[in-house]
Amino acid sequence: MFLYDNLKAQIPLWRERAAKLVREHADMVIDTVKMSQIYGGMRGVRSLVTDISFVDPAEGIRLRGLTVPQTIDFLPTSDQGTMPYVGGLYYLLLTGEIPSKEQAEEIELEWCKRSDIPPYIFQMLRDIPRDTHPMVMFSQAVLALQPYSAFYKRYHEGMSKEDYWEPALEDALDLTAKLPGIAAYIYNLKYKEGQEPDCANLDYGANFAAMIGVEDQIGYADLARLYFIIHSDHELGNASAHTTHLVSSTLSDIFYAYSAGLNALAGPLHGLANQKGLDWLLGVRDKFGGVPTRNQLREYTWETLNAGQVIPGYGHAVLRVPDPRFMVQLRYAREHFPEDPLIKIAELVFDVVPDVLIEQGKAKNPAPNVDAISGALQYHYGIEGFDFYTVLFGVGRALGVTANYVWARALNQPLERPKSLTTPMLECLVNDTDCKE
Ligand code: CMX
Repeated sequence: MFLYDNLKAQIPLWRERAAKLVREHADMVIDTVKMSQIYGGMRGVRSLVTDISFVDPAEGIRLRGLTVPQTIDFLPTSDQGTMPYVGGLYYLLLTGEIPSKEQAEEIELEWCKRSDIPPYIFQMLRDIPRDTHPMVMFSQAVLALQPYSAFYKRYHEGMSKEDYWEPALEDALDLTAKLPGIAAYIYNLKYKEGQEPDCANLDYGANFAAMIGVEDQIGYADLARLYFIIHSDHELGNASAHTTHLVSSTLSDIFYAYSAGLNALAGPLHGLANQKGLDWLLGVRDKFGGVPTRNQLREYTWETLNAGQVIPGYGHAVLRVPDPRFMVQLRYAREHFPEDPLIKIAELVFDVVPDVLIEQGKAKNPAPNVDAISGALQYHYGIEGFDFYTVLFGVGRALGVTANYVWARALNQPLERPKSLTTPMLECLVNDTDCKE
């Protein structure tokens, strides 16, 4: 398999690069931590390492060095649409190399072979009360796959550290192969009946479109590919990626770890903001009976802020410009359905809300993030159960966090364990007195 051979050849070189840095520069100071950062959610503290992606505050995400538009342009395009194969993106994330079409299709094929979902997962999902949030169902299903973990089995058989990455890769491929089917099953249980999977004939995006039974399957398949690709990775410090990384650093496997990562994604300040974002746009539409005037929208925005709420889809902990993941979705919507009233509202919001946030003077970044418009695109294709949107985010995010997971095991990254202090200790440091732990 191209992927396996590529990783096997690369891993020793990266191990040596990491070991050399530590060997020769163990005491080099990379960053310092301010009081405001300790109390401010550790924003900006440079203390993690990943080669999968990097978020530049002024530019946005680069996936293995590629901007979002480059990623879309350079990856091999699916035979069934105009967007790249998701399998090609996974090859890029795992290896750092742009795949050939054959290499991208090999991942698609590998996913198809591994896509069977054990029947007890479906039974469990059917038994969960139907009004349960889809993210609860999704996270439980991922955890329930754990008995199939190759990493768990090999670890308890007595595997050498050198070999951790191999069953980690097996598990990563298994999990990413099964997620679309699980997500679609949840969607069908809650909202509507789709079709049987057909991965022998349909790629990752098209198969998902078929499984959830959207009407415009060709159009939605392209959106699904785009959606999974742009949601895949956003450095290691975001809550879903970091949770997965932390949990798997105990050498629990990716099923335990990503189930936890999904629980982080389910928060409204993180992945659930796509659901909240659409909710807010629909609130605007319903209040004004369509696209409001600029003044009406300004007032509506102030009402939300004055009620002590955030404007979902705006602001970011790292970014300081409009999120390129927002821009690429906006471009997609303008190209494919510019007359959709919700897209028109989203465009007007993009025009009006940043100025209001600047006027309010709190948000460090008044610009839209990925969640400001993603719901409106899903809604266009008839995905109206919008508590499902974070599940879609979760299918995409798995690609990035599992790639990180494979590399974390390949590089034998240790158990993560930052140090905490007490308030008196910090007060003591401030007063420059004798401080003891
Ligand atoms: N609307 C209103 N107020 C906002 C805001 C927004 N969209 N974004 C930030 N602020 C406020 C913060 O709530 C904070 O207020 P307090 O001082 O009262 O606590 C202040 O501005 C400073 O926040 P910040 O440093 O700019 O932002 P943070 O790094 O703390 O938080 C984020 C980042 C994304 C949680 C925040 O911008 C937010 O809540 N946005 C809305 C929710 C959202 O879109 N989340 C999705 C992010 C992308 C993702 O992970 O999926």
